[in-house]
Amino acid sequence: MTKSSDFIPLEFNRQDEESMLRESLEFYQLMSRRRTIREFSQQNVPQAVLENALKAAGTAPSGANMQPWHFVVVQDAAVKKRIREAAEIEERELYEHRASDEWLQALSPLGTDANKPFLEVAPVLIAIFLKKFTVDDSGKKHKNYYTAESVGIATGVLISALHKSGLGTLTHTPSPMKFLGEILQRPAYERPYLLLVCGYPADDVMVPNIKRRSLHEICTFI
Ligand code: IYR
Repeated sequence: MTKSSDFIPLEFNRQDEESMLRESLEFYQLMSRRRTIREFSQQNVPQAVLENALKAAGTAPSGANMQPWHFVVVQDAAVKKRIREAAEIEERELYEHRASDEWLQALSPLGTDANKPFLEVAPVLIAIFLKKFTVDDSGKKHKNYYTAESVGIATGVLISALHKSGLGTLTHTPSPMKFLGEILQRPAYERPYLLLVCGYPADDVMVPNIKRRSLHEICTFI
């Protein structure tokens, strides 16, 4: 086999079937307890936990291993306030004008509206950017591939890692999100992808009584 780059042995832990079954079930049960929350405690979260979750996100597979993501972790109250104000302007526009009746109806079980207090209350906002290009040390631009797929996978890993670490999240997608790049001073080749709100859930937080589709609804075995 001809290989153009360095190869190293895979570190692979072969498990017996009993262990595979146990691990897969435990992971499913862990993930099934994840719920998006919209009310957060103001309590700060341990920095090392955030860093580990972000490192986990950075292990996600990506097109040509370009790792086309950038995470901005916002904990500064003044910056969070600016983000809230800008997001609420867009969200008012969405809820009052842009969203179709069908969209508003689909959202109604979630109880969302244009007010986004969690953007100031939660201790951490992680702004996730998708890099259309990577700029190397000499300033040369390299095109990235499958960026939406790659950043989506990394975001999923991040949400799972934060959940496993005992933190709650909210995937918030103010639309449009151009203001995020401006407030956080990101370069033009980075697109705001998602704003992940993170912290401990507020005491006695309630979540919508929604159900997940069963395996046979979401999956076909052939
Ligand atoms: N971005 C808005 C609207 C919204 C849209 C969807 I689709 C959701 O699942 C939830 C909310 C907001 O954050 O309120």
